[in-house]
Amino acid sequence: MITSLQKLEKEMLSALEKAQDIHQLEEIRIKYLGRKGMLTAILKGLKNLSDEEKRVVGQLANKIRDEIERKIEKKSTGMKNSLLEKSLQENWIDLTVPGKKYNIGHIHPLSQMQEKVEHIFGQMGFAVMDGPEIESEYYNFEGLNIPEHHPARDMQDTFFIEKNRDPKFGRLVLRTHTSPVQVRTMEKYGAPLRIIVPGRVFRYEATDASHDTTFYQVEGLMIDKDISIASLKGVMNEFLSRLFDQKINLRFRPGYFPFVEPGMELDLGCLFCEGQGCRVCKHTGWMEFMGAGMVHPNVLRLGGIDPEKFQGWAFGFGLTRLTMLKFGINDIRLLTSGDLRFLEQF
Ligand code: FA5
Repeated sequence: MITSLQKLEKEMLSALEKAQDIHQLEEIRIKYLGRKGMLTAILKGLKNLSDEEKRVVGQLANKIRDEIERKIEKKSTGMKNSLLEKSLQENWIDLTVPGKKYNIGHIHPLSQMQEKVEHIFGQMGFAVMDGPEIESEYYNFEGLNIPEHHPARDMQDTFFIEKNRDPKFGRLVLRTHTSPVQVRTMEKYGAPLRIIVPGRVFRYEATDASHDTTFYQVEGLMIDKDISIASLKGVMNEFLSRLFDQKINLRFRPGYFPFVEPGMELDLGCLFCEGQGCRVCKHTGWMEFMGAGMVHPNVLRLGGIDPEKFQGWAFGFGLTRLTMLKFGINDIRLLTSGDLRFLEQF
């Protein structure tokens, strides 16, 4: 018994010597010391021996088991340490290196401008309204006093997106201006009204540096008793001076839009040459800014408002053009290009 124990010890020691990794060590532990291991079997067989043999063989077997367990433990700790060291060397991380900087986006210049416009008008008591970009022919044209065969329809080249014509609302179109929201708001809230409508509009146009097929407008509408163009001039003076942080010269001149009577255009004293005349203002000293006028009685009627009791003015300006002016952008197409080299400048 003693001889076979010593033989087993040798065998185990040599197996331990040869073990290359933690898995092999574990296999050795199971093979010899596990529940069904060879040394365990010898220890279990002690019960058949005499008391004296039990003592001697038992002591030796326990000694061998303790020794092997210690050696397995020692070798396994050594292996784990060198594995850790190797992995530290291979996957070394310098915790002091500053982290990667992630670029977070920022507000698009058009939206920055829209926020400013809403803020200033908001402080003057105007509510901000919204309307559908896919609009019916009725709200885009008829409701604004532009009948089907009226030549004024040619002023705004339209994207028609539906062939079938609804008897009342006509075909669906991409709205060509924010003016349809005038009628929608009158129908919904009646008079009095004091609103602005910033929004995206679409026209089937050849593009150039100042014309795009998709751009933004801001509509304004004020309806009450005893409203005149004088209050429009006051509101626009206040709005533009606050927006540009300087006094702006304004000029009204006659203009035609079927939904206003009288209709007019509002020009700004050129911001680039202060009215002296330059390339931007085509040497006139003035820049076209928006269409406006007193809301046509037909439009008030179509919106359900009695023109004998209420009147008001409306305006519509190009938010995109205003953004170009404010930020000194010389090509409108850059604003919808999605080019980060351009956008990151604002
Ligand atoms: C209109 O759209 C009228 N609805 C404005 C209006 C409202 C008049 C209320 C009276 C009462 P107009 O087509 O002129 O008008 O366009 C208004 C503004 O939109 C222009 O002054 C210009 O700043 C801008 N705009 C027009 N076409 C383009 C385009 N293709 N690209 C960029 N901006 C444009």
